[in-house]
Amino acid sequence: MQKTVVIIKPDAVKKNFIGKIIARFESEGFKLIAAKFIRLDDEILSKWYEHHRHKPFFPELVSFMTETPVAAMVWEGEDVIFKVREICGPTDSRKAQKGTLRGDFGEDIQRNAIHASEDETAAKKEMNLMFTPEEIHTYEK
Ligand code: 3AN
Repeated sequence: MQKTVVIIKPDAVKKNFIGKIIARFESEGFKLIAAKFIRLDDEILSKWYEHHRHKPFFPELVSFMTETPVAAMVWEGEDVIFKVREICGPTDSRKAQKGTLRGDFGEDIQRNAIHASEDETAAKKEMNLMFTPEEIHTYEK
């Protein structure tokens, strides 16, 4: 079954949106198979956001992502990568429709409430960065 990594970012953690976001994914029928709070740092964020490392907004992104511990999770389900990103909405919360998580809970392009893996390669990389195999449960026999 396909898996994706979701991070509830510091803006949404501060505003107590964790439960609402989890409920939304549960209501879509996805299974939560790993979850924990993690304090990100420069090292892990440089790997996580490798494609943004040399962009001018990177220092600001690191500063934002380290404001609070983040809630990191793995969700499992059919076509979960694409569907979760659809539920999240576009990167810029100001352009995200109401009813999407970024439209409802985010503020702008940076403080956009949630991260979700872009594709299977990213999901694998992000799972390895955030979780040990023992931390990821599966309901399959
Ligand atoms: P997504 O998370 O929708 O895949 P990415 O990978 O382009 O979007 O961006 C990763 C994160 O970097 C975003 N969630 C956002 O917090 C931040 N970010 C992206 N572009 C900008 C920008 N132009 N200015 C500030 N922050 C940005």
